[in-house]
Amino acid sequence: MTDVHPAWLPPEAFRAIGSRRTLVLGDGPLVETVRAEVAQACARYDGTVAAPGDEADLVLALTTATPLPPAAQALLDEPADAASGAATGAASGTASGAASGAASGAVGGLGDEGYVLARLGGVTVVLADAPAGLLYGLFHVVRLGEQAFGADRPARAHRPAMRRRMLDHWDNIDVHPVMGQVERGYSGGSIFWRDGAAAGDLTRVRAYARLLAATGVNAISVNNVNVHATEAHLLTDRLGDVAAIADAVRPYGIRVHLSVNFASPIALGGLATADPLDEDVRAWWAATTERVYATIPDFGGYVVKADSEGQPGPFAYGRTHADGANLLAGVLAPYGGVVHWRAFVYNHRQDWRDRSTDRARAAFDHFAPLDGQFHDNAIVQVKHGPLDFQTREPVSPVIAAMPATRLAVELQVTQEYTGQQRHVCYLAPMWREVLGFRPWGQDGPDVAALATGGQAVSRSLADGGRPADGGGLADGGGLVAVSNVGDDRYWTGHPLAQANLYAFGRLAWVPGLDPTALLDEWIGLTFAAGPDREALGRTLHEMMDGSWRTYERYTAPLGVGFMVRPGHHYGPDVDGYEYTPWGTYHFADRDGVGVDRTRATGTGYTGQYPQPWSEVYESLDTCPDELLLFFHHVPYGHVLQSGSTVIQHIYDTHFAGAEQAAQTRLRWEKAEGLVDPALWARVKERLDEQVRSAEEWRDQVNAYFFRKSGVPDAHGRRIH
Ligand code: GCV
Repeated sequence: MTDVHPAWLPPEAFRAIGSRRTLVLGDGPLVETVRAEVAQACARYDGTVAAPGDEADLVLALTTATPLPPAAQALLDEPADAASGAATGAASGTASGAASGAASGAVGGLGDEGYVLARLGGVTVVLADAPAGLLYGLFHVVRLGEQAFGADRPARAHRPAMRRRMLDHWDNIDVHPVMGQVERGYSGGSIFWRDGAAAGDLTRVRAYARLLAATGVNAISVNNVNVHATEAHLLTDRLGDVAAIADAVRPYGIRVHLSVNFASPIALGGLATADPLDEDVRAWWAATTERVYATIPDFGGYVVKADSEGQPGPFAYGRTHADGANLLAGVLAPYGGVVHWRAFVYNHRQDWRDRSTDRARAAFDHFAPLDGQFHDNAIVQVKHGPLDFQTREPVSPVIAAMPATRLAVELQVTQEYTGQQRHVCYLAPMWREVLGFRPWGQDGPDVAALATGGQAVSRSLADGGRPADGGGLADGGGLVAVSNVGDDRYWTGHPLAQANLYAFGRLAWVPGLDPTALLDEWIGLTFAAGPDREALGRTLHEMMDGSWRTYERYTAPLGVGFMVRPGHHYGPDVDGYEYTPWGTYHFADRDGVGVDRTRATGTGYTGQYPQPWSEVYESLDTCPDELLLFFHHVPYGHVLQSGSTVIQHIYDTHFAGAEQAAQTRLRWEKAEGLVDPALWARVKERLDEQVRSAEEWRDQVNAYFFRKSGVPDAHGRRIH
């Protein structure tokens, strides 16, 4: 591990704690983790692990521990509402966080993962009902650093908005001939698997779990959702490898989930069918799951990609996805496990000549009619957009269409379509927009509330009321993302892509956090304090705050998506997917571009949204510019809300985006000397590629549309 970058947990991040006297009170493995963290920090910075009865600057205690030191006891005795204030979880206090979680209550009502933090009479106190809360409280103090030991601070309860905050790994054990070891991975090989076997030394996995715990993540799945032959065996004869990973991550409060192949009863069980309603199939899954829990008692559950891009599923037997999901939910239920059943189901063998089939409609068409049929421990996992993690997509209408189902929203931290960790693309601003989207308009709940408390929203709908804000009622499916981590020295290939991983976990805990403040947190933890940090912070904000929009400018315009090279999905190829079976078209011709998804003349997709969005998107007058070509086919001369024409907008944004990429590189060049030289060089090398690639995007997209439309650039710039 000596050559591995510490990401947001360098020793320095623990200086404030490590140089003080800290008392840890409580029992249990996670409390031991807290104790060990404190001891390690104190050993480095000359602090003390206090014994009960000793003076302490910081007390981290379970509420059940006795006797509590006076400051902790005083906090415990505070009236309930004094300690139940809205918690942002933000280090600086500048982040605008939403109230962080479950129903009201203070100390004593903190749940499995919550904690209360206060500073009273010169003592900083963290109290939690359960050990995981203490661990999260410790990392909150780490984020605060010296600020945790300044003036007194009122008690605040912090609870995660989402019960499940999960990262999915698309890692293969074997190196796949096309996809490599990590499907859509841009950070080297897998940290879990090596050369066709388990990694053996799990030091790296443990370090990963520690990083994740510091962001609030509490679950991982350890293999690709495309479950190939070797990986299918993780469920049975290779289960020991999964158990070893579970052992490595457990001390940080993380549970392990496994992607399973729906046809396992055939492939592994020797049965003739995988029909979800067949008794032998059910018995096979029940026996297999019993063995899983006998080996890993806190196993999280299964993740399933079924009837999607060639994976087997219930359609082969004339069954629905509810039948499939409920089969697995049923066998997991006795152990408290869940199945994450992905809604990414569409026809990938579409006829491009057929304009009536619309891939964007598919998840809704398959899943919305099944609302209410899924068992309580079946979580339908929905990609945030209707297509596939494009740089700009509307929010998936499925998220508003299944109020009686536990829904998890799936994001992609790995930058498959956003620059593959060669381009700087800070994704928290996009995720904030997604989480803050209100499908029923301003008075209704947002996406974060639906993922947090979906069924609570459903109950309020059933009562005939408006959909109420479900925030705080933790029976939603939570937030899931595809991880961007590999065995790369910097974890994420591009060192600045660490910020995306960090931001994901924090947003799953507090969906209302402000992306700029989050970036501040990440910078504050990751880079050493010193005279240069302010300048470095400024540079990183200039490079990263707007980087998603910069990327958007020089790639596919106005929400139309794709235009990437088929297969590996890197770099421009405007017509790359145009005449393929994948259902991802832009329909550009000499007169115009875009996909007509209106009810009036198109595929009818706009009708999958509730009001007001179904009207907003339907009408050319109100459709937001950035999604115009996602919803409408328009002539090049169509005038946008911005006042520009579509064609001029394409030229302007592509020139501007490539220029901004060059500016980003310049900023980094000026920052040489402010960070470790090796990290600086890695980022610089990536920026060189970003600038080259942005120019290629600019020139291909501009040339393509100039040739199609024949309309010259109003500013006479060079188009090839
Ligand atoms: C794991 C996209 C990606 C695939 C991925 C799939 C999915 O299509 O390109 O690599 O497969 O999404 O989410 O299942």
